[in-house]
Amino acid sequence: KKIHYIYNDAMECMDFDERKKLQGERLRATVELEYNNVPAYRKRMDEAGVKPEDINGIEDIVKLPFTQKTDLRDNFPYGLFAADLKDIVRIQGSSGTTGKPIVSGYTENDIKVWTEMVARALTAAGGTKDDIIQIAYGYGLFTGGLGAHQGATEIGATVIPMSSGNTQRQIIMMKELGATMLCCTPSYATYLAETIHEMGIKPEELKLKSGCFGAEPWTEEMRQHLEDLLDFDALDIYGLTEIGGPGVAFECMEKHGMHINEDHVLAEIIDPVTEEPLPDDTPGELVFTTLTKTGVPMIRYRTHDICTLHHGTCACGRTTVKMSRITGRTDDMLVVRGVNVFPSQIEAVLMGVKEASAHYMLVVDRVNSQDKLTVQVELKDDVDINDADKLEKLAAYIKTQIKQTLLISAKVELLPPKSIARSEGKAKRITDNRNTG
Ligand code: ADP
Ligand code: K
Ligand code: ZN
Repeated sequence: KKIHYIYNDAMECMDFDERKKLQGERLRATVELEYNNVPAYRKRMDEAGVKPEDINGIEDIVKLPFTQKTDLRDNFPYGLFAADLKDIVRIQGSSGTTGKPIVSGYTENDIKVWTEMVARALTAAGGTKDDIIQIAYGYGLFTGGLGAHQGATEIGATVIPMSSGNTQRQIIMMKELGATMLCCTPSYATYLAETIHEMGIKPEELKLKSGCFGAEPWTEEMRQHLEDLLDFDALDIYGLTEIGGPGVAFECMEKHGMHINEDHVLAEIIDPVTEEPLPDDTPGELVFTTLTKTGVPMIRYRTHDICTLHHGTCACGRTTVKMSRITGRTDDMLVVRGVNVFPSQIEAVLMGVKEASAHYMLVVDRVNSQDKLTVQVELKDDVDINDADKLEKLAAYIKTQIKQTLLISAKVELLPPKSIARSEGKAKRITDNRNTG
């Protein structure tokens, strides 16, 4: 029988009706905060003819307008802040989706809430003050590193703030210091696991018992692979900067969906096209409303992430709704090694290269458990495809441009003119070979 540890029994195992009531009150307070402090959202509400007084329970949420990712960019950096900057104690940002990144501001209260959300996740993974937790998420604007750090500190664990990269050294520290838990992206965890084996270290020489892995989509097959390699429990953790970073939802030892921290966020699934709410177990776009955030509250924020929700009491004892793994995104965005890549960003780079045609393809593969992006660039008709020296320089130049604008390393393949299939409808810009067999 599995052992389940719960950080905040009162909130995580709350009676359904009691929680609904709490959520309703918090929703009303959040709407009032937005209406009074965020002109852009007040305008939306006015246009929709809805006032804070109309929100008297969570059923009323459908009356409220959505918040879009573009709203964050359009109001960058501080336009959607509900709190004064003097009360903001932290800025965090998303991995950087466009030239205009998405940032969020956190009040002291927001940091506390976020910290507890991660503490709950780590506790669900068996974490206590007796644990030594190695954090191999990047530290910085990205919420992964600091988020995990705060949560691990909260439960009193011994934190090793490694940040990401420097793989050999990570492994030596893991072994020498006897890390019992690991937090990083699932692809990095797999890379670490495979390197551990290549270095001739056996899982039993390590003390690892579990890990919380998130910030990018991964599969059940990947979990199996990881658990086989390291002989531990690999759990999923989900979050996004706009809502509160990692810990918004997390898996328990049942490993069957992630519990959403419902006292702090209200989740909905909608049809991304009609925007109508969808019932349990039906895939759709995940939408979040923050219930306790005071820095930059979000009402009906469309995540673009596709998954299902499932209400009920879990075998672990928690009564919070569970979300399935993210199966995809409603937009054309690629997440390569945890960094977001939009085809349009690549296009923008290629448009500045005079030898490149408007036809290109992004190919993503998983090689040694790491995402590899290949940008196939079709050359213009007048380019001499026999001038190997010139082509090599051109490929290197494009690679540098991509690196500088998107902060990712991509392999650049130059293709002869007219070699990429033309489309009669929407162009296919992505070949994602990662989860196809
Ligand atoms: P960005 O949007 O730039 O990636 P974040 O770092 O805030 O910024 O990442 C949030 C996004 O990362 C989510 O919307 C989701 O698409 C993805 N994500 C985070 N955790 C997971 C997870 N466990 N499984 C799948 N996708 C995840
Ligand atoms: K401040
Ligand atoms: Zn559970």
